[in-house]
Amino acid sequence: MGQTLTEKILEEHLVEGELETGEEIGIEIDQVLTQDTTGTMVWLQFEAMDLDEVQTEIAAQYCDHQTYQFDFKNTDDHRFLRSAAGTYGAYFSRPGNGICHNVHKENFAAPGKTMLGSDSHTPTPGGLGELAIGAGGIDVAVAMGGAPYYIEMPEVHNVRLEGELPEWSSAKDVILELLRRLSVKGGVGKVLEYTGPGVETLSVPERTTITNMGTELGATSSIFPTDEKTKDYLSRQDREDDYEEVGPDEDAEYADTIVVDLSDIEPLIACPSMPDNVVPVREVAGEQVEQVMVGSCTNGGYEDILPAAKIVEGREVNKKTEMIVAPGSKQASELLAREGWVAEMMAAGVNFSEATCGACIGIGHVPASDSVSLRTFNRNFEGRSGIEDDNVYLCSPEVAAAAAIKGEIIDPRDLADELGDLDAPDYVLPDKYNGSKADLITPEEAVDDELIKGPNIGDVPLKDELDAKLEGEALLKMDDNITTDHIIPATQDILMYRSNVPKLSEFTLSRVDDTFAERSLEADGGFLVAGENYGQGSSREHAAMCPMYLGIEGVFAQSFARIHRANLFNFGIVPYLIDEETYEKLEQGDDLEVVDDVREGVDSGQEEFTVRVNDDWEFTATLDASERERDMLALGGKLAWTKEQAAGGSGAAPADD
Ligand code: MIC
Ligand code: SF4
Repeated sequence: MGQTLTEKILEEHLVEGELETGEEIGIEIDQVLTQDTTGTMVWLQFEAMDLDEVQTEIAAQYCDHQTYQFDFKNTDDHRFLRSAAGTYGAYFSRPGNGICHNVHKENFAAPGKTMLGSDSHTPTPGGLGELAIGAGGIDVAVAMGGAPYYIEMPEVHNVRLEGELPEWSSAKDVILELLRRLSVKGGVGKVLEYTGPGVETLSVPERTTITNMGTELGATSSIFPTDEKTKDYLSRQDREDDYEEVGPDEDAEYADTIVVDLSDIEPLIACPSMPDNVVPVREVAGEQVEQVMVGSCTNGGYEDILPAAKIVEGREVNKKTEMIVAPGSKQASELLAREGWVAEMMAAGVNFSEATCGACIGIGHVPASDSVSLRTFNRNFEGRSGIEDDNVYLCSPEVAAAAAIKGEIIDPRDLADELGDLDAPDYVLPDKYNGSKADLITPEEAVDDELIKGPNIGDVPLKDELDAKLEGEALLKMDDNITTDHIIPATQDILMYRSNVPKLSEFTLSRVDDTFAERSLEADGGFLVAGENYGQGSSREHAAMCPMYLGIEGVFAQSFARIHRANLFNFGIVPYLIDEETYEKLEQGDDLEVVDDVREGVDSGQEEFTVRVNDDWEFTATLDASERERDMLALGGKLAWTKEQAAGGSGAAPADD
C-alpha cells in the first residue's frame, strides 16, 4: 500500500511507536519556532530543565505579537528573548521584522522537514511540503533540547483540488469554503493533505494561506506536495538548495477524500464571531463597514497586499471607512515600498502599519463600538479585536479592499460592474524577495551570552504530584467551543503579564466570568465544566498554566481541542471526558468528588472514574490518556517528568550529556 506524504515524513522522523491512527508516536523535530508571547516561558522552561544548547537544525525566536512595546514589560520580554536566543543558539528576529509564520516561510521553511512551534498557526509552511505542528511552549522547549515530540498519530485526509480559481476568488475563499463545510471542529485529529490537478494552479503563498488557516478547522497540520511552483518560490527567496521533491505515492490511502472544485469557488466571508460562520459575500452585502484591515499571518504577504493595493490605486477609501494595511513581514513592506505601492496606498487614504500581529489580538486598531470591521485575518472570536460584542468579518484582501472603496460589504465582482474600470488584480510574486536581512540575527551574530531578566520576568510555576483524592466545586460551567481567548485573553492589558503567571492568572476566564479567578483562589481548588471543543484556538499554554496556578485540578468536558488537551497534561490538570447527558445535568456550584483513588487510577491505566455530585448522584468520567501522559499527570506536569526522564538517562537530556 502506498504512503501519504504525511506518513512518509513521519516515518523518516519516527523514533518511537508505529504509524497507526490513534497510537502515540515520538518524532524527531528539525526546526522549532517560537514568538514573543509564548517564547518567554519556552526559554524559562528550557533553563529550568538545565538544557544548555539548542539541538534542532533551526530554532528561531520571533518578536511579533506586541511590537509596539506599550509597556516596558513588553520591551523587557523582547530583550530577554534576544538574550535567550543568543545564549542558547537560536536565530533572533527583532520586533517589527514580521510575524513568525511569514518570516519563517521566507527564511527557513523547507520540504520534508518537521517543525514544532509555540503558536497554533505553525502549520503555515505546509504550503512548502514541511510537516509543521503547533504545540504548547514546554513541548517546544523539550523538542529544542533534542527530545522527541509525542503526538497521537493523526488520520490523514485528502483534500483533492480540481479546476482553477476564477477571477476575484482567492486562496482565502478556498479555506473559508472548507470551514463552511467542515466547521471549526472538522479537522480535529487530522492532517489535511492537498492533492489533485488544482494544486499546480496555486502558488506557494496561496498554499500557505490555506495551510495557515487549516488551524481554524482544528487540524493537526495541513500539507501540500512540492512541485515547480515550490522550486520557483524558493529560488525567488534565493533558497533553491532547500528544494526537495516530496509528495504522496500514487496509490496512497487516505481516511477520507473531500473534493473542492476551485472553479466553483466564489468570494466568501466569515461572519461574526466564528471562522466557520461562512456565507457568500453577496448574502451580507450592504452592511456598512467602518474599518478594513489587510494583513496577518494568513494574508499579510507581498502577494496578498498587492491585489488590495491595485484595487485602491487611483481611488479613495470611502469617507465612512478606515483602511489599514499591516504587513506580515518587513520584507513585504520593503518590497511594496520599493515598487511604489506603499505610496499608492497612502495616496488612496490607507494607513500603513509596521509588520506585527497587533490588531489580530486587539492590540491597536480596536474597532469602534457597534461597528463592522472587515479583516483578512484568520480568527474573529468574540472580543478578540479588543472590544466585547465586536462584529469582525473575515475575508480575502480583494473583498476587504472592495469594501474599503464602497464603504459597505460588496462582492468585488459587483463593485467591478459598478465602477466599470476595475480589473480583477492578478496574484503575482515579486521577481526576487530581496528584502534586507538586517533584523534577523543569526546564532553566530548573537549579541548576548547570558539571560537578561527584567523585573516582570517571573519563575515557571510548578505543581505538586497528583493526589489520591480529587474533590472540589464545579467553579464554572461553560458552553461549546470555549477558546483560549476566553481562558486567557491576549489583549495588551493582559498580554504584558505573559512572563508573570501570578499576575496573569488574575485574568483567567474573565471573559466568561470576571469573578472566576478570585473565587478559585478562595475555593483553593476545584473543577471546570465545558461542552465540546474546549480550549480551541491558540497554543498558549498559559490557558492551562493559569488555571493550574489558581488550583484547578481537572476539567470535565465533552471534548478538547488538541493543543489545549496536551497543555492540560503538561501542567498536571486532569482532562476528563463526559457525555452530553452528564454535561447537561452538571451545574455550576456542584460539589464534585472523584470516588476512586485518582493517583492509583492514573498510574494503573484506569480509564473510567466515578464522580459523586453533591452526595446525591454519580457519573462516569473517562480519562483517555497514553502511558506517558499519565506519568506526566502523576508527577504534576511535563517539566517534572522531563527532569525525571533526564535523570534516568532518557527524554530531554541536557545537551552536553
Ligand atoms: C493567536 O493567534 O491566538 C496567537 C496569539 O498567535 C496564539 C499564540 C499566543 O497566544 O501567544 C496562537 O495562535 O497560538
Ligand atoms: Fe499573529 Fe494573528 Fe497570526 Fe496569531 S493569528 S500569529 S496573532 S497574526
